[in-house]
Amino acid sequence: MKALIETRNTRPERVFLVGAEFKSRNGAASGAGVPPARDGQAVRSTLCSVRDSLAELGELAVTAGGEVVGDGFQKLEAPTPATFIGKGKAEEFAGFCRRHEVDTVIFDDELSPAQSRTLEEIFNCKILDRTSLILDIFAQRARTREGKLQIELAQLQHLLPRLTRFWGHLSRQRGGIGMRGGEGEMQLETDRRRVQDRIARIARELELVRQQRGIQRNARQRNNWPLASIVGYTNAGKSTLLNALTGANVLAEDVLFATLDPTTRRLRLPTNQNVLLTDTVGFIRKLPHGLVEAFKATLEEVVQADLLLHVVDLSHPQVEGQIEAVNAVLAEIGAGGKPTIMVLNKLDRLNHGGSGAGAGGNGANGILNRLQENHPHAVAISATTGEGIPTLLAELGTQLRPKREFVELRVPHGQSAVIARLHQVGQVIESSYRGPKARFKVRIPPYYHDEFAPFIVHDGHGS
Ligand SMILES: Nc1nc2c(ncn2[C@@H]2O[C@H](COP(=O)(O)OP(=O)(O)OP(=O)(O)O)[C@@H](O)[C@H]2O)c(=O)[nH]1
Ligand SMILES: [Mg+2]
Repeated sequence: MKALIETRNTRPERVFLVGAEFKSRNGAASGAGVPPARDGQAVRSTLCSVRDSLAELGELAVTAGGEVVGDGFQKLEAPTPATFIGKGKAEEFAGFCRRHEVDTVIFDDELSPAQSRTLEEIFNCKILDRTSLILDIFAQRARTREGKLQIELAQLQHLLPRLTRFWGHLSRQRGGIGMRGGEGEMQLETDRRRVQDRIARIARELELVRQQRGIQRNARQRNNWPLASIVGYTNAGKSTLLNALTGANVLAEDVLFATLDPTTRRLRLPTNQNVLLTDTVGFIRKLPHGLVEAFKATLEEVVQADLLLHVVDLSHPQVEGQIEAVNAVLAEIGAGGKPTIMVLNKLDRLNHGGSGAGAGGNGANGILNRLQENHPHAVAISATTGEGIPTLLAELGTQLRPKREFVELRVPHGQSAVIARLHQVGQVIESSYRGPKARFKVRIPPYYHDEFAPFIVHDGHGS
């Protein structure tokens, strides 16, 4: 992680932000009650304006160490193939950037490699997109071996087709936003073949780390404690909640993506039930697909959880858009539709007449009422003052009562997808691959039973 340092003695990198609003994207979103689409862009068009999205991009840029010098956006029919926004608009922005000594222009949407190259020529400076920026922040935050490998993999895969003269040039001179990361940074300058080799090596190494993690998880689960995962938009207060509930000592900070690596702690409920609670990486709108892929191992904790605590920042004006964005990512990783407690956090900010006017506009309590109406088991809390925590603990106890059950299955050897899925969502206690069908004794949460029903030979209730 050396590139960070290289900017230390120079001024902060000056960035200019560019957004775009497409009519084609907004057309379908006029009516209220349009079901939220899974696709990140559609979610944005229904629930988040280009201004809001640019504001968030600005926060990301600052988190990455940049200084936002200005921004601009364009409304147009559809993306321009060569330059994303219109060529004339790009030239106008380029003029501004020259006058204000901008080092880096960051687009709010993912650019194709060809678009980046053309834009680099027009702007004559480094061009990044939202995806590269998020990757860069993750590179700064990664602490564990696994986290570092995952982020390096995602970076190499994303940046490989985007290598251009500015990257090589800049990375030799200094680091800066978009240039951080482990060995990948040096490899990027050398030939693609070696980058490909590196990608393959990382993938193999990650596989080992993953197996290791599986072993650790099984050791933890030997007690058969249910698993709950804390999920939510970045900066919602997930780590603060884990700390409040378990006395863990996870870094909680008012920045985006403070947490990258998962932390698990035991929580003993007032009813004496034990539950393993995991805090993990936050989600964001338009989370790059490659990153979700790369973080599959980390997010396995979420996929395997019996219950999700979806933490929401009540005081954020885009709270409903954030909820949709989180649900979209959950669906993408295969954890959609899990039993979920909505945790409406930062209640103290509403009580003190904070800025939580909410997207719908009738004041702080308007948003609280609306969320509670839409999510019947929602619990309003403040992770910092402790208000509402007893109610949350009670709700946890109620939700965890139907625990994972013990079942026996016979699966034909040919059904490898079923066998893989079983290992993914269940806890395999015993397996035997002899005979015409593989046999498994597994604990799986009750809501997965239907999926495996054709293979279940024994339903061990009470065992
Ligand atoms: N006022 C108030 N602030 C809170 C509350 N909960 C968390 N915060 C603050 O919100 C900021 C983000 O909290 P974190 O716990 O780091 O949020 P997170 O969801 O873990 O964020 P990432 O790990 O970055 O995704 C911190 O500055 C917290 O102190 C709350 O109930 N009330
Ligand atoms: Mg956190």
